[in-house]
Order: sequence, then C-alpha cells, then structure tokens
Amino acid sequence: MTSSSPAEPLPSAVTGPAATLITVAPTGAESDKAAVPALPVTLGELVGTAKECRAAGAAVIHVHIRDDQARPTLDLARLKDTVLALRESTDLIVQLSTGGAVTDSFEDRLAVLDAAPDACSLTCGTVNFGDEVFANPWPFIRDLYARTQELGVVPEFEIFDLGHAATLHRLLADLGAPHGGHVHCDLVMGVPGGMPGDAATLTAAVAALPEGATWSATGVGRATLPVLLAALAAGGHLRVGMEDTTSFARGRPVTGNAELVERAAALARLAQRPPMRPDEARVMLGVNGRR
Ligand code: KMH
Ligand code: ZN
Repeated sequence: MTSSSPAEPLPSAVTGPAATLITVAPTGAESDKAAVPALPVTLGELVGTAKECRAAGAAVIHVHIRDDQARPTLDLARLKDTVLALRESTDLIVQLSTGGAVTDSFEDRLAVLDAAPDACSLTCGTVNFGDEVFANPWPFIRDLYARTQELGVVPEFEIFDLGHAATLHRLLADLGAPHGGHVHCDLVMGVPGGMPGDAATLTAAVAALPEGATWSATGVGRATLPVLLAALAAGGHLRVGMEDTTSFARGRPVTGNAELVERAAALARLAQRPPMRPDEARVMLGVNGRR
C-alpha cells in the first residue's frame, strides 16, 4: 500500500463538495404558534428570521406561510407578497413549499407556482405523516413537475422514503431534466411513517438517487442531529429549521431559527466545508437571477 502525503488532496468522492448548502425551513405547517411562540408566522417575523439566518450561513429559505390567525395558508396574494418581501430584504434563494399542509388541495398546491418563486419543493410520493397522510399521487407529481418546467421554477425533490427515489427516476425519464438542468434532492428523515433518520438509511437513500444529483438532508425531531452529522460525513448538504424541530436539545426549546443555522454552520466549518453563499448556491442549483 502506498501512503499519500498529507498535502495531497483526497479524491473528490471522499471529500465531497467544498462547501455546504444550508437551507432554512423556518415555519412549516404543523407547529402551533400558541405552543411555539418563537415560530415566525407573520411576514415581519419571517423577514426578520430570513435576515438572521442569512447572516448565520443559510443560502436557501423553504417557505410556508400563515394567515392572520397563524394557520397555514396557500393564499396566492400572500405568497406573492412573501416572495417579493424576501427578495427585497435578502439575497436568499426563495423556495416555496408546494407540500403545504396535509389538508391542502392539489389545485391550491399547484397554484403556488404562480407566485413566481426561484424554487419549490416537490415531494416524490405519498407518505404516512404521523396520524395523517401526505398525499402525492403520481398524476399530481407529474403535473406539478411539468408546471415547474413551463414556469421556469427550479424544483427540489423531497424524498421521504426510498420508493420516492424510484418515482424521481421515473419522473426524469418521462419528462426530462428540471428547469436549470440540475437535480437536487432533500432527504426528509424521521417523519413518523417515512424513512428513519439514521446513518444507514441515509447511505441507502443517497445510493438510490440519480447519478449527478446533489442532496441535502434533514432529520425531524430527535433525528435532527444524527441526520445532520451523517449528511456532513457523507458529503451532503443540510436543511435545518423550526419546520423540522422545535427543540434545540433535550428539554430546551429552540429560541429562533438562527441558532439552528448557526449550529449547522459551525459543524459544517468543523467538517472543513463552510456554508455556501447564495450566489454559489444559485450556480450549483441552476437557479437564474431574479425574475
Ligand atoms: N407540511 C407537510 C405536509 C413540503 O414543504 O414540500 C409537507 C411538507 C413538504 O412540508
Ligand atoms: Zn415544508
């Protein structure tokens, strides 16, 4: 066996990408403002969180919005105002959720794209979601993907279970490459009903993704830290935020999204893969300039 000098760079398969894309998912559709007062639900709170998270190292914001009663909504006018406000106040890539809440109709979820975000989430299959079902049947996935291509919105493929990766292969084979030409996936792990949030499952899921795809991972609840550490070790990118966890540590509620981004950024720096800037993320993801 030959030994390599310490100065010699390792092959890229071992080192992975040089920087870490950090996506913040600040709100989600599931947590209740009354139970989680730090959750950003108004436009002002969302913009404030976005600025703090950008300063802490985020490059993408995954957005769910709330109505005046802090209930999840897909109101189109509100979504448009949100996209504009986030663009005016930050250079983050604005990714709207097309998942919404489990109660949202397919029609309303499709119409999210009319708010003209840079990017959107696109879940690649149905999954049990606690006591509910997050429904994503094939015809809806296909229609949503075709609409992203028509409107020039870059999809992020959400993978909650291994079968979703198979559906992603089918989607790309049927309809071709996404707008921007690059496939980026997000492994959502630890949802009760989806794939578990552990290193072995993460490795299996990454192996099932299309050749050349980049990927982030997020662990829900107590899967947050195992998935974050496994993703960094495997050369992946990170999603963090109060959509996925409202506890910073056992018995210690999250005080705001920025501390979750700060922790992810610190661990990424420790792994010698510092946070990616939004302009670098736009290049990697194939997101064009502002529309
Ligand atoms: N709120 C979940 C039912 C997405 O944003 O695309 C779906 C979700 C996924 O959060
Ligand atoms: Zn979401």
